[in-house]
Amino acid sequence: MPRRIFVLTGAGISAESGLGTFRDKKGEGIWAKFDPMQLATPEAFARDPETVLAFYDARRRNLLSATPNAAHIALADLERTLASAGGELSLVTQNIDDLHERAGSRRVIHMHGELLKARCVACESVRVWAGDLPPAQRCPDCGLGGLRPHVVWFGEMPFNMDEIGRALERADLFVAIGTSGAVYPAAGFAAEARALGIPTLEINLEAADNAVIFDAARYGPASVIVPAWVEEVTVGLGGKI
Ligand code: BJW
Repeated sequence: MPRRIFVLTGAGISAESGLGTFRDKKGEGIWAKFDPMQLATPEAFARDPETVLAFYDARRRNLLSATPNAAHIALADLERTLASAGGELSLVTQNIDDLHERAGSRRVIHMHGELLKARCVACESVRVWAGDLPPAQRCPDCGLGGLRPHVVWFGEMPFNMDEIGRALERADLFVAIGTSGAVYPAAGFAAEARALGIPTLEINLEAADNAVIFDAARYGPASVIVPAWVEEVTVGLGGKI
């Protein structure tokens, strides 16, 4: 049974909780309806903060009415099971939602930030922010800067990269769940794991762009596949990944 498991989650794990994905093969993802260059870049925010903030306000409201699904809950169970067996789960998410935390996961590494936090563009202080973010809102800490969503846009450096690198190096299994393998650096983690000799598993509704990198794949809805896989790991059924 693997004891130090690195799990990378993407939008697909939250799809069944009612949060949209960005890309899919049917062309129904968020980026098929909206241009990411107009909504998810620092340049777009500088040019048109009202439009960018309104996009994130709508997504924040949607998140507040969503609930974790069976896949989030299974990963929270896995964290507890591995910890009690002397192992660890490194749960790295590209998602800006808080559904892993609400499902009971204790340690979640958010590499693309958190929708329920806002950051000052001047002093960079970060605070919990669950309501809308008005363009005129000044930073309560310094009073100078405006506030932006505490998320990572294209062209910005993802958060916690050193911690993620260390977690990957000590893992004995790498699992990607519900991510298209289209956005770097996260899309490169599977190849890095393979280069380190770590077995790799993809769990997805359909094959990701980087599917050839993985040693094994299980296709289907995360709410079904993830609990079944966690159950197998937990009881150590034949050591299958
Ligand atoms: C289901 C399911 C179900 C559905 N069950 N599954 C080459 C190397 C390095 C960088 C680049 C490069 N080329 C270009 C770049 C730059 C760029 C990039 O990657 N661009 C690509 C588009 C080409 N990357 C960046 O700019 C990043 N920064 C950066 O690179 O800094 C420099 C650096 C270099 C090297 C090392 C370190 C740093 C920043 C990227 C920021 C991404 N930001 C967003 C928005 C966040 C805020 C917000 O949410 O609005 O992050 S974009 C969006 O994509 C979001 C996601 O986290 C991210 C990934 O998407 P994800 O999670 O994979 O979702 P989808 O929708 O793509 O896929 C869903 C999957 O779920 C599908 O596969 C479905 O099949 C599946 N699914 N239902 C199971 N029920």
